[in-house]
Amino acid sequence: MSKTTQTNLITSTQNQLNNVQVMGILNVTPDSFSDGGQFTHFNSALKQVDNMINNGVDIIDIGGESTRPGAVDVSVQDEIVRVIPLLKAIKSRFDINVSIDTSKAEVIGEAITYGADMINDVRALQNKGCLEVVAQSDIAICLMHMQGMPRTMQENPEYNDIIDDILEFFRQRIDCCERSGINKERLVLDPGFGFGKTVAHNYEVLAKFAQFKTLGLPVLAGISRKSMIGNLLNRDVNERLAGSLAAAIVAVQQGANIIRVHDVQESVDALNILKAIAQYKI
Ligand code: 7PJ
Repeated sequence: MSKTTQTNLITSTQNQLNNVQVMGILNVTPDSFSDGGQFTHFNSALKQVDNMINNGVDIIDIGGESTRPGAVDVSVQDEIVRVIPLLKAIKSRFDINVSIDTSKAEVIGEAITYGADMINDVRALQNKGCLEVVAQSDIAICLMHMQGMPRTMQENPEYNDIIDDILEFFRQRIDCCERSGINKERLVLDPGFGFGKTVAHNYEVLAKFAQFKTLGLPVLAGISRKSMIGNLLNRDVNERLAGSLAAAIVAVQQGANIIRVHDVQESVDALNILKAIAQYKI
């Protein structure tokens, strides 16, 4: 990706509302919870990408490892086989930014080689070798906060002050990145809705989302179809669209620069309502 595109991808802090980017989720794990493995098949995945692009997506996020609570680990080789051919196919057919949702240094390396524009790491580059491989490239990085590990993170999450704890985690990870030679300008922060957080924790994070902007970096919100919506509203995973849109808009009104969603067309519509009123001073 050109420098300009990369800058556009991660520094949408000025005129934030007009520059909010929609990240469309493309899961290729057979056990991903919200599409039941529907897009495991290569061609249906490409069709889904085409649809998302037609509906105005800015970034396609490909994930080959399910991080839902209790999900089984995936080997490096399995993850590469799931993700990299799809990355190559998307990059050869479409002009679109691609993010790879992974925590493995080997997958990150392959993703960089085959033209990914962003690494989206729910473990914030804490796994062995990740900082080093990222430092050798100029790819954008999303650093997500998670308490604990996916298998057990929802058992009994506890915080002193959830916002302070997440901010402190971000400061430490930004510092580690900078000391490894990864420029701060390459980073996006994400408080990690649902990752080691109770329903109440998640809504506190959403209510105070603007506080993450104090670190001066773009911020991503991933709330789409999550159990914080389902548990509050008592809705199954395929009945969470209205709740997901409402939550995404609340995040954007507090400064979110990227929203990570399943429903691209509906999310773009919701954003366009916000944009229509943005020109008027209240
Ligand atoms: C997130 C993610 C998120 C970022 C997942 C799901 C679970 N990456 N990967 N933020 N969630 N950056 O989509 O429900 O919230 S997987």
